Amino acid sequence: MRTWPSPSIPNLPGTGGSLRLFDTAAGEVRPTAPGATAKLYVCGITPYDSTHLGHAATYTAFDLVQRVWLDAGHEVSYVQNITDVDDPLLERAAANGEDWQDLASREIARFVDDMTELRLRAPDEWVGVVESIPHVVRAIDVLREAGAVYELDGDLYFDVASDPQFGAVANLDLETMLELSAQRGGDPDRPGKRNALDAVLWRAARPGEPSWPSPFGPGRPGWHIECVAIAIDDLGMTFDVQGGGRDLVFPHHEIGASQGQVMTRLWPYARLYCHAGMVGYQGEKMSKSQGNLVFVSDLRAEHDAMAVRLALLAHHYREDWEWHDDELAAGQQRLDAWRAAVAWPTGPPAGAVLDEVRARMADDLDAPGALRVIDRWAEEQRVRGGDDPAAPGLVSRLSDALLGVAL
Ligand code: 5CA
Ligand code: ZN
Repeated sequence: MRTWPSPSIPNLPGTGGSLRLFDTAAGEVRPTAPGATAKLYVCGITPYDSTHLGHAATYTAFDLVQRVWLDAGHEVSYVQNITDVDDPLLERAAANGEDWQDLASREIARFVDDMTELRLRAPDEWVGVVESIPHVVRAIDVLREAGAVYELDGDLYFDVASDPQFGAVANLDLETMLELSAQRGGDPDRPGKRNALDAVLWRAARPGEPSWPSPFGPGRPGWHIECVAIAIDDLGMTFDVQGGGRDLVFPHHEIGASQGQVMTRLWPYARLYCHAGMVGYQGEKMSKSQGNLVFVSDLRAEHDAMAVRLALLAHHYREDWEWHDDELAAGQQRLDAWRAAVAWPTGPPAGAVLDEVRARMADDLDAPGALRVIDRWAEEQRVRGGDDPAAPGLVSRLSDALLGVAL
């Protein structure tokens, strides 16, 4: 898929420290320890209700991950999928009375504009499921050879018991796993499965549904295997960070990890599993089914996209938080204050600002802390000013490079 243009990222003096992130599997903050090229897979949109603020917050978090890595001197290889065929998309298209491909194209175009305006780095590979079906078929074949696949009325299932490490990402009890599986695309109650948590790899063609030919008969990929096939293809085992919103911890990332581990006989699938909190609105998680969406495209029609970005950055990525309509005004106010402060020819020295923002961001992406550091410099500039001619330019560049906020 053609991506959007990546924002240019200014170079900063010196190098930043190495990034530590909260690892869902370990339950604690751990160092990321990438090689020369840091490898990141972030689960992409299902293009039927994008881009709401929840999506934007999650992608902003993983944009920050990349900015810290780049500042520490790594190259970044960033892969994202697009779930451009799946039940929710087909159901929405049917409800709208439109072609599912038209719906997907429209939502993808909107997402591209939103990502561009919010200055999010574009993936190096942005891969739709439809275009990756040959890879999915190969991945299922490998799983079959490993004895991890069985058939049920024409559908192919992944046997979670084939991976001894199954459960090590989310660390949940069986009851919770069954509940989440039912809520998030699984079918734990379907009779005939070996294990209620087993997940569909290949869904045989149903009347009225799109399907593609395969050695297992016509059908379409299951959800988890699409991400595994794309990630292993483009990043290889083992990559540095698997990212997404917290709603993907189970079953998506748990089963994905197992599928990858069985396919390659390697462990772990990802070195670190990083999850962003859920953004809510009016008391519920923001989602199509709740009908409480705030679209980035609506906000940026009336406001500077950098104010939207600042409003998102004011919340720590791991927090579950609720959007309030006054957050945008606060973002705009901060943007105005920062822009006014860097517009002067001189200012208070900013070397310590760079060090502190770097330290805040490397420490599990403490963006709210980083904002406060720049706030203090801008306030000092407003109240007392300063005579360092390099300072306004440095603050402007570090805001752009580390936070993605162009002043
Ligand atoms: N296509 C799958 C992933 S393979 C999917 O979950 N698509 S999505 O469109 O539903 O979500 C896209 C990304 O936004 C995922 O990382 C998801 O975890 C995240 N996300 C969805 N809703 C929210 C929300 N309310 N708050 C924060 N992040 C969210
Ligand atoms: Zn995914």
